[in-house]
Amino acid sequence: MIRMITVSALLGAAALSALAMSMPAKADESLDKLKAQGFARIAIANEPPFTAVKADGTVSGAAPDVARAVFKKLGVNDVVASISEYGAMIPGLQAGRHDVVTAGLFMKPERCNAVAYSEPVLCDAEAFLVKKGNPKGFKSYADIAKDGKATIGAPGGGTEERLALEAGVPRDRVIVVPDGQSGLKMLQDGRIDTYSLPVLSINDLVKKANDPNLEVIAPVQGAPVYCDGAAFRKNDTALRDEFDTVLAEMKKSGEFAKIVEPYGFSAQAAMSTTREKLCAAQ
Ligand code: 6CS
Repeated sequence: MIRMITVSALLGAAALSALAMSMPAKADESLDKLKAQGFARIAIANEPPFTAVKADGTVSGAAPDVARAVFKKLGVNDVVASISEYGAMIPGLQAGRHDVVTAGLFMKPERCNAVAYSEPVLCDAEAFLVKKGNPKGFKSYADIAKDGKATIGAPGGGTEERLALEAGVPRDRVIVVPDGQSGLKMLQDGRIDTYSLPVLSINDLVKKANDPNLEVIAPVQGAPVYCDGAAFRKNDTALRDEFDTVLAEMKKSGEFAKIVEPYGFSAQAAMSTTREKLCAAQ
């Protein structure tokens, strides 16, 4: 009889632990883990003003600053950032290398299916960086497709890469660019005909480049305004909800606007839409 009980007890325990692994982690479990860890591991891209790593290693940018403020109120003292390509952020999150992505990772249906986004944080339109005078007259991704020879630089796995491909720019004319400085240099050297990032990112590059031979085309015609959110693992929805509760309080109190608006973002833009609307948008 004991032998049977042992076997059935073992089978029951195995079934229970398998069930537990597949169940959403409770907020107290995930949040307790982060509190014990003393920080939340965030994925960023180092693309000012969304995210930035200063020469001394300090992490800033609107997305990490919002995340740091929210986590502090949840009892998690700081954030520790690792730089990732946009296309690697969600796989890194799912593999447990990050606790959350706070990088300006725009909400789109396919991403909303893969992660648990918070409510909107940073919204922006898309832009082109071109040579002064916009010699090829680019106003949309379709213009680049129609040109026949023109090349466009964009982040790997990023929204602008996807928009160019969906507009019909062939794969071999969509050049993956690792970061803003590389994109700027490639454009200045004539190795790409345009470089595409969100408007505020392109404006930041141009301001720092101090190069009169550059021009910004913004907004890119036909491209939507996107918003990001903090992206959690699918089974961390309870932690995501805790994050959202604090984010909503900060939006209401004005603290959210005080963080994002000095970077050039509109708090109202994020507050006038929802994760539900953005995840449903095509
Ligand atoms: O979410 C994205 O894919 C885009 N977000 C930002 C902030 N920059 C470029 C990237 O493609």
